[in-house]
Amino acid sequence: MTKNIHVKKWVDEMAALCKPDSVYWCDGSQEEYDRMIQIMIDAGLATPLNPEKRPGCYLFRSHPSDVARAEKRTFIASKKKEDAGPTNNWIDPDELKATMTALYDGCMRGRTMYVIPFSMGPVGSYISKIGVEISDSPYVVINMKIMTRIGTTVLETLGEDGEFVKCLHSVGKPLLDGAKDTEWPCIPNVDDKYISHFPEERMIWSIGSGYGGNALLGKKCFALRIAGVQARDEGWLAEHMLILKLTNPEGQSYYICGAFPSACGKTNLAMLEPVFPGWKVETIGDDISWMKFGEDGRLYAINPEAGFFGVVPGTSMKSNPNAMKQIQSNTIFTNVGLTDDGDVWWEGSGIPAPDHLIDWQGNDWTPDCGRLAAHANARFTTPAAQCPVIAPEWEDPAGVPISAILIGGRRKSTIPLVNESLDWNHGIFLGSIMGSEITTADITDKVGQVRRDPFAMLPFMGYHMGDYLRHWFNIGKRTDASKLPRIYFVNWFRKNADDKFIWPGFGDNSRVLKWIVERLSGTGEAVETAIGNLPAPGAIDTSGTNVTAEEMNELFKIDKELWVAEIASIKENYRSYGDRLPVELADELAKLESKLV
Ligand code: O2Y
Ligand code: MN
Repeated sequence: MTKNIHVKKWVDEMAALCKPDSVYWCDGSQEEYDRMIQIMIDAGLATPLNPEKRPGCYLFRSHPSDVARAEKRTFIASKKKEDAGPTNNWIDPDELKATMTALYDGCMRGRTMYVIPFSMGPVGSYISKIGVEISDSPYVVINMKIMTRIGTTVLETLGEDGEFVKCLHSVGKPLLDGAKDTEWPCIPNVDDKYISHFPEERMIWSIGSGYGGNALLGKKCFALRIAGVQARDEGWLAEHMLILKLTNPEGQSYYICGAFPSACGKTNLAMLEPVFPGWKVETIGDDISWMKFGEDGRLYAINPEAGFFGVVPGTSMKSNPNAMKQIQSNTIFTNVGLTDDGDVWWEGSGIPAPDHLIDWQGNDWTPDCGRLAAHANARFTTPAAQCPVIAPEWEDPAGVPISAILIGGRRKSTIPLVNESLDWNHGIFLGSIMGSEITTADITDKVGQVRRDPFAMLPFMGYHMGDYLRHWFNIGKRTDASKLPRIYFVNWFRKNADDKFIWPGFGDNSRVLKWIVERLSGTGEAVETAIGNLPAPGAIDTSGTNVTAEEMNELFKIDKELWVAEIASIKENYRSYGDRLPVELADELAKLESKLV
């Protein structure tokens, strides 16, 4: 229980609406975590893995309708439609509340309502913020325990009058007449799921999904969409960025953030193994960065999370040896294959497929059956503290001073391997044009076109994208230019005429990071071009790779025709912002056009 009358009142009101059989306040203890797991083992929803192979690990299988973030069912219910902007789904907040109140009415019958007080960021840090999630899912409780700091200490920090973000979640499946769960509970019909944000009230309402970002409301819903609005109003940045620490052989460390869209290898980059002796990467965070100005005028970042919710397929000793070690114990696996000896297996693990396993849908699976053993969006939930290369200061309440920000999407042409912005405003321009080519997996007729994803925030914006970009310019005005991080546009995904990636990626990305810190320390060579500062020939060390000089030329080629088409596509995208397009962006685009054409 809590001394905070606002929390108490809100929990009482939500209990009266959702009508659970009981209300339980989470204390955040290990004993509580173990008890929740046991509840789910007893219900047949959790499978303990072989303790000799994966101690403290459990497997869950979600409903086939509930396997990923539901973007189409994610709403920004700002009071005015124009404040949600052209990139969000908007519903009038009163209308949405009326619809959802009817859905919440009695939705927790037969279940326990869990009250989960959580801190995004180290408890008590000046950058951290508190939320309270109400959920009827023990799966959410255990995931929130790993992903955030939960429990009694958070309530104590909140005190009698502290502010918190209200996060209401239900799987939307009451258990009537003593019924028990026989499968992953959720609302199977996608159109009946709602992941709703009320930015002016700092409130999140979610119903119908028990999965990932739809249900673990501290992550994308709070730490990006609602915190983004708080950051705009309070003068800081809430970003979809990894945070890493790079130390050179001289012992100088640099903290670097990186904004990349989903499925671009953020977790891999956050814990990369550099190819150069004496260089070291350590991890602060793999997905979200909150940055505030310190007294010295620099931006300091914290990772608001306490765990990693990473994509399992494709994780291997080649792509991410540190994550492979990290998920060996105390990890929740969702939607991977279960081997006959009680271990887990997934596609792209680099481990030969077993002759038989149980797939993510609970069916027998053999290598020739034509189905995936693990769902493509299968996840691990694992404590950040277990990462073999976690930086000792990852929980420093003061945050870490950021020297550089990487931005990048998946582009098979046009965008070079790395491009240093000329200044802060030019960096924001590059951030605004980031994006990835639309692929056949996107099920649209726009295959091949670029979906602009400014700062990788497209699915995570809590307000108007134009206002968000304006906020970045405002941040730049609050300190000396020399104290701002430098912005680097990277693209690991450029392809050759045979449609093959030119750059080897993974650990070899440390070659680009090395050039970046050489630039920061004043030794790296660059040439100024129409699009920004590119590495001078030979400035990126490719020794020991198969990348030829011609391929390096290809990786940095500025193809005028492609850039003319790019400018036309950027203009079209900018038009969608209407009068909320910051004038600085129009100026930067005009400058680029005049330099190129
Ligand atoms: O599918 C989900 O619910 C999770 S999406 C996700 C999870 C961890 C980190 N990033 C993402 C993302 O989509 O960017
Ligand atoms: Mn992400």
